[in-house]
Amino acid sequence: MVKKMHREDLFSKENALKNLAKRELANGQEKDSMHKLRLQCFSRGATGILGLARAFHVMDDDGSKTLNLTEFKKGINDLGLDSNESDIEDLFRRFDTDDNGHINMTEFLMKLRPPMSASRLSIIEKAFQKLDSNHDGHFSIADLRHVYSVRDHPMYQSGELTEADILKNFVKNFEAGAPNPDGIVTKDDFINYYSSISASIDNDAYFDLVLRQAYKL
Ligand SMILES: [Ca+2]
Ligand SMILES: [Ca+2]
Ligand SMILES: [Ca+2]
Repeated sequence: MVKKMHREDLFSKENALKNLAKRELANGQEKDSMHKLRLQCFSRGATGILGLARAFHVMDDDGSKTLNLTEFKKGINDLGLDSNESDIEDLFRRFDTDDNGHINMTEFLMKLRPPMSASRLSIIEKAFQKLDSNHDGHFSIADLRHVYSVRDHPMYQSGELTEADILKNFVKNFEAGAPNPDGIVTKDDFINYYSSISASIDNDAYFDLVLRQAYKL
């Protein structure tokens, strides 16, 4: 049976990430431009993966759900990264993995989410496999009914929330940064979400423990 991590725990981890990013930005060390952009996004406003998604929406001036080079250049300047023209163009090409001249949200988050060790990715994968109970590559409320018991949830016990409410909220956590929230959590959504939690946990063994406990792995 899966038990949920407490929302407050996650919130404090996301907040910790924001503070870490601020400190690292201020430490005066030379940084790769991708990493600098990551820190800028994390240090502003919304926290975690939501902060990255928000930065994308802010840059997307024409609302096309993609960034062209002009929008990207302006966005980078607005974020206060003092990069020269050719650095920004290099950065744009690093994001545009399918080389079609536009950056979509998936490309943006894939590059910008904090990198994770193989061991962290593997435990995230295990948790995902458990939640995707019909093994079709994503999970929704229908999958969760088989693996997530709401009986211990205090708001279920008090009658404030139904099983459907609790499962819906659970799914929503992972879709906060998704371009089109549809109640379906893909492996990428799941990894994106945990990459921002992961960034505020220094120790691989502790990260492993957090996920094992949260998902009873
Ligand atoms: Ca656009
Ligand atoms: Ca592209
Ligand atoms: Ca599924």
